[in-house]
Amino acid sequence: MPDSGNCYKPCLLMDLLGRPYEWIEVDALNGETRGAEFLQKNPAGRVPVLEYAPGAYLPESNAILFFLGRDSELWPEDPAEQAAVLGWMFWEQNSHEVWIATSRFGLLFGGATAASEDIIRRREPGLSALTRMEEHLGGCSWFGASSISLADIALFAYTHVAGEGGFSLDGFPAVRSWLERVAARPGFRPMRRGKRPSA
Ligand SMILES: N[C@@H](CCC(=O)N[C@@H](CS)C(=O)NCC(=O)O)C(=O)O
Repeated sequence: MPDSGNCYKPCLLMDLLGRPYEWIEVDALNGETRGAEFLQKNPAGRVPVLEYAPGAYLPESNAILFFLGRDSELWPEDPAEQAAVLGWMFWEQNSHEVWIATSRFGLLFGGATAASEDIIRRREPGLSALTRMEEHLGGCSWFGASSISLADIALFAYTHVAGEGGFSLDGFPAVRSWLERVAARPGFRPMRRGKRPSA
């Protein structure tokens, strides 16, 4: 799904590693993820799904990152760093994506406005996630490891488009510098963009 940070994560990883992959588009906005054929691949009815061998499917973007990146320099060797990377990846799903990505989805595709109740109630926890990142980056260049890791990929996906969810990064200079560090990596390619629903 173009515009999906979750779908962007594995692409960004593969691009940074210089590895080939095939992107197969699923029309999630028009219910294709809820059809019988797709549900056999992921009973949760969501993208992304990795087909890692013919007929073998793996859902959940951060699990896909681990599967594809566990043999690369983006997965640290030190067990304490591995655990810290996983910690940030879990945090991304339960304390970041759930507020920032969902606000963005509502504003871009769900017909919400900045005044919608659903957007307003996500504002404080979303800002608090960005504040947590800003504080962490005050003392470290990366999330969980001493160099770029799978956690940075997971967090980059929705942080770099947080503005589309109504979360300006103006007050988060360390986060902006970190985004620039990730985007400067060799092989980096931007997220795919799709059609927007007409206003
Ligand atoms: N926790 C899942 C979330 C996946 C998810 O929310 N996917 C969205 C697109 S970003 C989706 O498939 N939406 C369509 C639908 O729910 O039908 C992951 O990280 O992969």
